[in-house]
Amino acid sequence: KMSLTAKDKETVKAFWAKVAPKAEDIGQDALSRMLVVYPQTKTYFSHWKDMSPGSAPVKKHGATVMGGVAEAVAKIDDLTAGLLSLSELHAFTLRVDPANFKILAHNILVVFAIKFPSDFTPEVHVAVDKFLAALARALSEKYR
Ligand code: HNI
Repeated sequence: KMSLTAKDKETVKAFWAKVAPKAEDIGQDALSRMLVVYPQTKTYFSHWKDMSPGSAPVKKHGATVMGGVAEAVAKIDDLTAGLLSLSELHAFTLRVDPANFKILAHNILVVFAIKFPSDFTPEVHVAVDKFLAALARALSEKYR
């Protein structure tokens, strides 16, 4: 199991501190991109009035998801415990296939790279990739 080093954690926290003021934009862009590029993910949001890029529900849920990412950064030392109730919600109530967590993580990475090209160095890229993979694993925990 790939784990985050102390240095990775510091890198993630520093990068997050920098991008957090733009969290709503990041969430909206990542979610918009996921729904377009991986249209199978749309099945979970069929109750929304509008799933098109930048729509009101996409904006609102993008902010919600990034709130979850912010919580994960705060709980980076124990993601499994920190995200327990969020994992239960996605597993038992929402029944989201955990393969989709990796898909969203990928889209978040793409948006970081586009929006913060100079801050998103290879060192930041690897640390944030590991963090998002750990986040996806923690969210998948309750599916076992
Ligand atoms: Ni997710 C609701 C966080 C990935 C489908 N999701 C939430 C909520 C948070 C959240 C926070 C609100 C919880 C509450 O109401 O108490 N989701 C996250 C995070 C990730 C993630 C941090 C990964 C980075 N969710 C996904 C993925 C899908 C998904 C990949 C499906 C493709 N989530 C949902 C759905 C809801 C949801 C569906 C309910 C939304 C609604 O509007 O009904």
